[in-house]
Amino acid sequence: MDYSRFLSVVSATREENILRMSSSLAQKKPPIIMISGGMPNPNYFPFKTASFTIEDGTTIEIGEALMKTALQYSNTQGIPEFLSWLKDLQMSLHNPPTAKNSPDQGQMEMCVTTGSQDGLAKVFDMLINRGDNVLVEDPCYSGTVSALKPLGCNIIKVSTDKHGIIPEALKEILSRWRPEDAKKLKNNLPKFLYTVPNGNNPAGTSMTTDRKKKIYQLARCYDFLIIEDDPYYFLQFEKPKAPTFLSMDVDGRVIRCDTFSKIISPGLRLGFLTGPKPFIDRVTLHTQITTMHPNTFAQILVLQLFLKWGQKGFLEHTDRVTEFYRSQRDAMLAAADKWLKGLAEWHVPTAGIFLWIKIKGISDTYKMVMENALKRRVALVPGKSFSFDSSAPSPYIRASYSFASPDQMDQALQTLAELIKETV
Ligand code: 09M
Repeated sequence: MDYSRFLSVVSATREENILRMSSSLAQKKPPIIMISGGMPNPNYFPFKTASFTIEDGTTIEIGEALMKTALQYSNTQGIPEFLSWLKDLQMSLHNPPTAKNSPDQGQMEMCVTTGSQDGLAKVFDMLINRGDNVLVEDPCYSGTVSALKPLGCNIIKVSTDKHGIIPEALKEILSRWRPEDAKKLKNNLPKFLYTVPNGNNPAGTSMTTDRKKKIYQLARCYDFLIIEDDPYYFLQFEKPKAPTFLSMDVDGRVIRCDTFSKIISPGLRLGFLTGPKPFIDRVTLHTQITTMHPNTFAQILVLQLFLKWGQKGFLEHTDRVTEFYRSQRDAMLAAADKWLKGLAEWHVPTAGIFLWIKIKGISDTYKMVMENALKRRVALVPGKSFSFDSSAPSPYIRASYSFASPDQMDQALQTLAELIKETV
């Protein structure tokens, strides 16, 4: 693939930062005398050791030497041991065909990010010039709406149903172009398709394997990239987990965003990007001039946990988290059946933490959610937040079953039912 054609002007102009280069050189063995970098002397870091109790009651100890590393600057791409653990994980979960490619032929590469929002924002910065066409699913995750809007790209919305993006709708949109124009850089063919394929935010839906295959074929035909933003991958209620776009990526056209936010902790701000090396290298150049690297301490802490758990223990943990969300989803569905029947419609989420509720007889939920529901002490998200057109009315509401207790969900949906009856 010709990766250079996808780069934005900003990204194509990024250069290696000399200071970051020299500090990564210094970490190579054998150690060299360091009078180059601006690394502070760790002997004067005030924190010396730490002990963390984990869920089974055992502890993770961070001794003095490891603490010095954990509090120091580190590699832009991520701590090597952490990255290598993550690479093994991606290999066993997705076995990306690109793992065997040469580096310039889209070889699978990875970098750690400060949560997936950071990765996404950097991927958008890397790809978008003002006026570029991009394809996004409709409705669309609000963080992506906010990230894309100011970049001045031309958003093309692709319709979805209970199984996510409808391949025929995508095909219809793409029929405006000729596939042979793609590689000739003609007629502004869309650069990428953005999707949240599992437990979609906000729609709660998951894409079927058959649809993914069809969409990947369209991406090959019209030569666009697929941005697979998959924070709810581990929270799939049906087994086995659905094959990912990354697992189908023979060409090296998928950029996958993962995160530990929903399965370990969002406050630690750790995620990871997987994609063709030329792209991951560009994102890394961006990180050199923003955060310099993801938080070292957070990486060391989570790495210690993963070394203790192994991949098996990690996956067992994600299964426990998933079972919790499954019971939360069931409680939310029970409350919806009890209070909202006849007043609203919804699909049963098969992954993730969101129920997307279409209210009958109300063209726009904004006022009801932002004024009336809040007065009654119920917080929901109006459907409008997931649209690129803030003036367009939306009859939808996003409800999350991650945080509230079953009793609270029951109360909240009872209140929502009252509000709907008052408004209609
Ligand atoms: N609401 C998310 N989604 C959200 C949300 C959030 C505070 C986060 C999709 O933590 P990260 O950076 O790994 O996650 C970002 C992200 C990326 N992609 C599809 C997501 O759902 C997180 C945080 C308050 C509200 C929030 O509502 O949906």
